[in-house]
Amino acid sequence: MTVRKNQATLTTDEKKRFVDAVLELKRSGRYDEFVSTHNEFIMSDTDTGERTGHRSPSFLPWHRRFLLDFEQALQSVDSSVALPYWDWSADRTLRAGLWAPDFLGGTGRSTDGRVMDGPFAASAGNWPISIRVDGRTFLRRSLGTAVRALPTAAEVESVLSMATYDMAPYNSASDGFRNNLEGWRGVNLHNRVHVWVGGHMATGASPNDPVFWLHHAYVDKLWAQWQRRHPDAGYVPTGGTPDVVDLNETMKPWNDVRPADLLDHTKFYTFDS
Ligand SMILES: [Cu+2]
Repeated sequence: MTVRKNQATLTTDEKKRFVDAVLELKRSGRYDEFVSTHNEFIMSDTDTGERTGHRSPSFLPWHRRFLLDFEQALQSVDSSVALPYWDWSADRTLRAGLWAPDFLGGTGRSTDGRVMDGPFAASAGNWPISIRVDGRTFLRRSLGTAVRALPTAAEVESVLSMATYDMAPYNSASDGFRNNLEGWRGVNLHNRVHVWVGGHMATGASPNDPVFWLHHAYVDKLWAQWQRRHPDAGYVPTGGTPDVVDLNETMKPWNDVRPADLLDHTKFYTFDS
């Protein structure tokens, strides 16, 4: 059974195996298919029309399935690898081990945002940006510049305490747990982290930065924590909602999986704590 661990607790060997598996998916071309899929959904999910991956109740199950696909691809390269998660409310500075050269590398240089160290730096030759928003082919970051601070533990707690999963109109204007976690309203958790990292993470092609997976693995863990906190509050809506994925409707692009199939993560993986 896959156990997803806090990135801060990984051994040197676990970090190396994760990085090597990611690089192999990149080399084989499979990695960029994930970037494309994500970008396509970002571009097509709209508040007033069909919405599946983002700004809708299925934000959480959609990304859970997307991460499962990616994790299975990693495991086809190295069966010992699991997705680590980044608790950005705890590891909230540029000195965190996450950004060290033996893991994801650090922030970009000030002139052009180019990441200069670590396995995903353009200079290492293994991380060309192919699915891109402009002509630049190097990974970019600007940690902590567009927004000063990552969410705090108290801010996370304030969102976990929300008792309703989601609310009409089931989009970026909604109140409730999902939209406050996604970040379109309230203290802003998930969206703010994308902005804090900057560079590719602040675009629809955000999976170009491998930290995407660690960020979303933590967002996914917060969903699991919310479920334990509110055992009587389930996924909504449960039927008949235009443009929105109801509990028992299938989700694109897979068309064979429903939110109902993804509510219980223990069918697929557990967390270290
Ligand atoms: Cu996304």
